[in-house]
Amino acid sequence: MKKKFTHGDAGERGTIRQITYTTRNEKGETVEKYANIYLPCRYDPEKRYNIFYLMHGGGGNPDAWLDSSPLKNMLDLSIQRGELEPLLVVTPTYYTEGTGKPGMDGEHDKTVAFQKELAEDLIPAVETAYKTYAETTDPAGLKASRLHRGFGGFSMGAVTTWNAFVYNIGIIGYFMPLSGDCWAIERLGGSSQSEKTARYLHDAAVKSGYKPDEYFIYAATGTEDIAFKQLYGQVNAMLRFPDTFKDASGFAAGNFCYHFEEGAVHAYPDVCQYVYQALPCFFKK
Ligand code: FER
Repeated sequence: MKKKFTHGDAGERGTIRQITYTTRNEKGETVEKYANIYLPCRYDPEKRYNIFYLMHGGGGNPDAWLDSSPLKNMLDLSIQRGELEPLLVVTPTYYTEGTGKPGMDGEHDKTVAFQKELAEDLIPAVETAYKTYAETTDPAGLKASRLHRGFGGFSMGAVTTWNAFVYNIGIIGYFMPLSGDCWAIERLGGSSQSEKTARYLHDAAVKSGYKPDEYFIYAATGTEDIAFKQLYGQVNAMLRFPDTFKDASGFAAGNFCYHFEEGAVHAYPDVCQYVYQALPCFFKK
């Protein structure tokens, strides 16, 4: 069992701001969307910060992580106790309108379509408004700063994260898929198509040209989580490709960490614990 976060009075608090940006929906129409951004306590607009994008689960919205888990309190306290370097955390949505139907087939397509929005609209908007290690927010600037940028998510947000690994590894160095598998081969394919799914991710890593010490994955779920079987199957299949996914309990020894928490379920508060445990391992390279 890993160290657990307990809710408490942070005393000094970070703030949540909203950022709006325009993107295109599935019909190609221009739409305005928002994301939340966490600014740590004593945020200094002149300073550069690491940045972590954190996606909600199916049926959620940009507020889901904030009102369904102690995410903000966890960040405030982790930073205050010196367990976590001050950073920016963004909670966006992959929905362009309304919300989806959790677990349905069309959902996967939305998490794929979101990858273009992420690279071309969301990240540039956020990192123009708030200073990160991106000296410019064009593709070259995002690429140069990729080891200061992470992406994670819960459930369908984890499905989104595996797609970010495939499509946006060129601008993101750290990935945190939580309680969700890769649906590239088929829905819930982490268990039904473990071997093919792992090979697909392996091939994407090879094709990216990045070496295993240039991208990092921290995957986690609970043994009582409805996604356990899928993620467990996928992780074990990925471990059979040690040239791209090097088993590690911490990123000093490899690029692939995974954790299966005894008894934890498919819900934001349990999954927030994994963010607490994983985030301090990020941005060390
Ligand atoms: C999984 C990945 C995603 C899973 C469920 C989901 C059952 C999403 C569920 C939802 O949006 O309701 O492995 O396992």
